Amino acid sequence: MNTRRQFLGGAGVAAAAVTAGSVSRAALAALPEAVVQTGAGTQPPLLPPTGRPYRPVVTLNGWTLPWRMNGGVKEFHLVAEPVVREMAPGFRAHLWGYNGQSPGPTIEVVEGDHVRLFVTNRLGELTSVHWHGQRLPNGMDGVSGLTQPGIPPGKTFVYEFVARRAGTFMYHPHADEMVQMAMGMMGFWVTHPKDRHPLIDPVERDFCFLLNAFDIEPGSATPRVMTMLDFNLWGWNSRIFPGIDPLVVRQGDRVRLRVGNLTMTNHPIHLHGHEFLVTGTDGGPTPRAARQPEVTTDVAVGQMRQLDFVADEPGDWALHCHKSHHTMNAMGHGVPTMIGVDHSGLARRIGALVPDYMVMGERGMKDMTEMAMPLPDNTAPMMAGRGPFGPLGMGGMFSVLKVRPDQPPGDYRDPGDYRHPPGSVAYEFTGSLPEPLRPTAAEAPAPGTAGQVELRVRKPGGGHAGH
Ligand SMILES: [Cu+2]
Repeated sequence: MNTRRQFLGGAGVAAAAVTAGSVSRAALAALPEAVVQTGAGTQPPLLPPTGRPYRPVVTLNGWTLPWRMNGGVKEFHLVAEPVVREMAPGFRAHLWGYNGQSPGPTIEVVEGDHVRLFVTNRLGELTSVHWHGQRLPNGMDGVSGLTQPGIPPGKTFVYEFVARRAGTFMYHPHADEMVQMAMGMMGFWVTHPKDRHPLIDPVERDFCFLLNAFDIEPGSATPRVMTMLDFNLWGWNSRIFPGIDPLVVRQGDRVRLRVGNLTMTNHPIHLHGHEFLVTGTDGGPTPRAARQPEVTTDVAVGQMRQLDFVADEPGDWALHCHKSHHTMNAMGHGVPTMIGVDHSGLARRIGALVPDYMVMGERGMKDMTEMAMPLPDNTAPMMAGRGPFGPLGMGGMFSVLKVRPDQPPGDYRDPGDYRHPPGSVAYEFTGSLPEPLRPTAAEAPAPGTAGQVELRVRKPGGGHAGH
């Protein structure tokens, strides 16, 4: 189905591909060069220059690692190292990753490929790489202490195996993994089918991203690595909205989303305007009889999900985690709920002492998207992003699927805001409002009965864990 010509058709976009970032060559001549990416923008798909053809994936705010062929073996070079990752405009985090970025580059191979991966450790401690979901010799599984010694700082280890199963996979350390994953060490892996696969349908656009979580105090840059549940930044590929690029498709495209979860909690991923089928997991393609239409699918910890749909509805469609706290950025966790509290007098009195003091939230917290509140340096606003109708009030795990009838095939450039056909946008009702129907005194429950009880519920303060 996928012919060489189709790939070449998209070559114009890919011409500026991965090499656009600055490229450094490994000093060690025997190793494949370590390609380094310096930016956080989504790179065009890397059309395979050698080996079997396939339709490459697009890594959201990421890139695919180039390889070299060496005697029929596909060779890659990963470098584990400290990186500076721009998580959103104006907010740079000091993370650990691979080849200049967190997450590391996506590795794309073809079912049956003999793969050799050189892993150089430029961290200050041992590391290893586990190839999540792969069938491989036990000694290549990357569990330090169990299947190999950890890779010492400054050393390079070689992993070698055949990519036996087509599908959606990832890689991450299995050495001091609580710290190393909290610091952002992870990457995507896609094994494309060798021929037409009975359970893997061809698609026109194929996007992938990893779910990740960080705990970075406002005003600082390094994640707290001991955090177990109370993370304050929820990311896709170490980016937070509005730093996450849109997913741009042409109307009618068959689209695949591949998602992997390396956080400490589950994420129900929700798509607006379309139904999708879960067509695969890290365990392999889902049997057709087991696929059901969904608009939300939960991606549990350590799981991967592959979602297929036809993008046949034009528009700007939200794609997000359905846990509402995961579509916000860093906030103070001790903020009390102030809805319904009139504290204007209090604000006036505190304002006399603290000139910049602002009280927030008596009508809800949406106001915070409008205010230019002074933030500590290097802090992402809690909710941000502007659309054609105003502020979005979103952060974290949120992006937009942009479906356009005139988007050229293979073109991933942002087409701008959707232009709605006349009369197709929700509008204000301007007639007179009738009085709501309420029960009469005779119908109302008698005083003191259950119907009269008004509960005053107070959210527990302080603790904000478990989300
Ligand atoms: Cu979530």
